[in-house]
Amino acid sequence: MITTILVVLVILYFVRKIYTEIASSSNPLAAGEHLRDATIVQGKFTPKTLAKYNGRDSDRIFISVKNRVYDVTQGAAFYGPGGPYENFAGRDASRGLALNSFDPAVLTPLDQPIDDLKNLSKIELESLESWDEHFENRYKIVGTLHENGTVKEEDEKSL
Ligand code: HEM
Ligand SMILES: *[C@@H]1O[C@H](CO)[C@@H](O)[C@H](O)[C@H]1NC(C)=O
Ligand SMILES: CC(=O)N[C@H]1CO[C@H](CO)[C@@H](O)[C@@H]1O
Repeated sequence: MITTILVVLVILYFVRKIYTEIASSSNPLAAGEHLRDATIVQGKFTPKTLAKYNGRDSDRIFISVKNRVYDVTQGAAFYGPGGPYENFAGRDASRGLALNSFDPAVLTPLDQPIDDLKNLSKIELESLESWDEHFENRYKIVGTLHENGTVKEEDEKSL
């Protein structure tokens, strides 16, 4: 019995350690470098144009939270190919963050209107809010998310 508890504790310790290492190696503030352009480039994205920034088809990784687009490239260990949250890369992550789910099925398909998030519960909205704060503190906003067909091509190209 005691042995089981010890084994569980040791496993938990290592899981935490690995995550902390990933987090600190990808923390833009800790890393200090790679802060590329200091200027904030504001672009307009649609679900379809955002999808390119998934870390496979592009070096940069963007995700959208409540219709604001964050550059999470520094968190590639989380969102890049093979990362634990790669399902969010290039996508509107709002509902996944609200539900604390990285199930890709939770996210709205690219050919559907943007999720209006209207049917979230109070607890889910609070979860989304605190994730949004986490992203605000950690990543740069590079633009906003718009319904497909509403963004002029030159606005997309400006990024
Ligand atoms: C298996 C259970 C899970 C474990 C052990 C876990 C662990 C962690 C840890 C240790 C961090 C780093 C925190 C830090 O930055 O200091 C983290 C970050 C994060 N987790 Fe999880 N997590 C789990 C489940 C989930 C789920 C279900 C979601 C779905 C929304 C999620 C989304 C995130 C996000 C978005 C971040 C922030 C990454 C960033 O800063 O860019 N996690 N997780
Ligand atoms: C809430 O809305 C989403 C997207 O519009 C839908 O997929 C989901 O099934 C809805 N959930 C409930 C409980 O109505
Ligand atoms: C607002 C809007 O026009 N949304 C459309 C985006 O494209 C898909 C089909 O590709 C439509 O189903 C949406 O209504």
